[in-house]
Amino acid sequence: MERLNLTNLATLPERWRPLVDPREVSIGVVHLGIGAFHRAHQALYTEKAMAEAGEAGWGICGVTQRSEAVGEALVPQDCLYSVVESSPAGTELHVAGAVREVLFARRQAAELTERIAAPATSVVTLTVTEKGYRYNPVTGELDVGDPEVGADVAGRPPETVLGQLVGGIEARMRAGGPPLTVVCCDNLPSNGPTLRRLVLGYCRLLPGARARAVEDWVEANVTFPATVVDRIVPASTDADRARAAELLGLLDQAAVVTEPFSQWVVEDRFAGPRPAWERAGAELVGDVAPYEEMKLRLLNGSHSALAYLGALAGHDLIAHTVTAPGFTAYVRALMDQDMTPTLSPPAGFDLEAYKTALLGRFANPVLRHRTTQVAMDGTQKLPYRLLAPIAARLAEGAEPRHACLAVAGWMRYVSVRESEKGAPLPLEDPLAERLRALTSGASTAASVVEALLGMREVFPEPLAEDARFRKLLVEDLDALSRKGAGAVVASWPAA
Ligand code: CS2
Repeated sequence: MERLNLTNLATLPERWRPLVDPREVSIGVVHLGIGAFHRAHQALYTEKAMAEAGEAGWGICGVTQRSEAVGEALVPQDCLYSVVESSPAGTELHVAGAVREVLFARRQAAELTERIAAPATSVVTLTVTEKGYRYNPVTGELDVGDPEVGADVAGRPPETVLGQLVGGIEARMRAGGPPLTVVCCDNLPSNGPTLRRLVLGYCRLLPGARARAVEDWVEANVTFPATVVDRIVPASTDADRARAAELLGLLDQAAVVTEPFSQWVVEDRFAGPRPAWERAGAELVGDVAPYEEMKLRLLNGSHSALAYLGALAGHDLIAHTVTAPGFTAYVRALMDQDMTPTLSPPAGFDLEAYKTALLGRFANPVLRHRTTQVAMDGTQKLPYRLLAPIAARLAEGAEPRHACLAVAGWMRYVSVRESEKGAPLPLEDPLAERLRALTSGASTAASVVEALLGMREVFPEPLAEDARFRKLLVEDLDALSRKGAGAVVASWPAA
């Protein structure tokens, strides 16, 4: 089968083709972390924005961090790829045309610096996952002791995202370049202000006068709008690529499969020109805060609960988990009783409809979203998804039982190697070694809880020392190990 590319694009039905002519598009955006999520989210908004505004200057230079696979998939296809939107209601296909270049950061460090410094680049966007920021998820501060950060500061071609970003910003400053907007599109609380703090923290580590000069330039010339991103995009599988090939009649090694839903709320705080994202359906607002906790706690908090408890119970997919006995009632109770009281949604927002829609999105049988994928990097995700709302409820004298069960699920997930059905449970987490060391000698529920609550970069001290929290965790972890997650959730007093 022939590979999708600019030449055979013309053989596809017009309704599938990019909304802009990729040959006419020039680079205006640098994106760090070009995974499936970016390709099915910001890249589509940017393409539509160009089409609606009649602008061709917002093509994307996508940067891959750790593996060359994305470049190997995209470059031979002239950076074209298809997005398959799928649900029981039907399937839509679109060949996306905004990505125009792919760089592999490790080998093309100089090109990346040049791209960020280029006057034609006005916007840098990022999806590098929580751990890519090398910060402490409890304090939100840069981990200044991180050896990779230290090595970048010392002057090697940068391998951390912060090193790459600040390297490009410094080159832009030296070239007398125009202001820049840096748009964090990861699930982090206050993602824009957080990234700004990390960038400034990194600048301060630079040697000599460079520290002050770059810091001052960032303060005066770079803005960091906060954003809330939402679209469920599982890691692509061979089955997804086969599906795309079947539809296209062409091979597409970079295809992504996603759900119909998509949302992007962006704080309107730009230092210079930007794509007309609002014309592509993004919401440009003065303050993203009302959207943020709602999304991070209801969607991502529930997602993590389903991931740990579902994986333990032996379910490979989120969709299988949420439809297993008791799980829908449990997640609904988690959202209603433990999360909702901590939220201040936008005025007039229909929270009930939002929660019901979320349960439908989780149950989408077409998305093969693995529980073990969502379970990854728990130490980076738990603090904002589950622990912050738990602390808020405890402070109000409430007992957030459903959220505590999810945390106990994580504790069990990181301390056993297999699901209740004997499937391997991979422990992928930047703190995996510590998790293993802390839990390997712990044989009772109380000792596992005790060991893990000692991780200060996950559990803030007041929460770790809360006796009610500890008691619930020990009870839940004990029940999970005696009865199994499937049975605990099936008989969970959720209603
Ligand atoms: C998921 C998110 O993998 C995860 O941790 O919870 O990637 C989730 O699918 C997105 O945030 C949905 O917008």
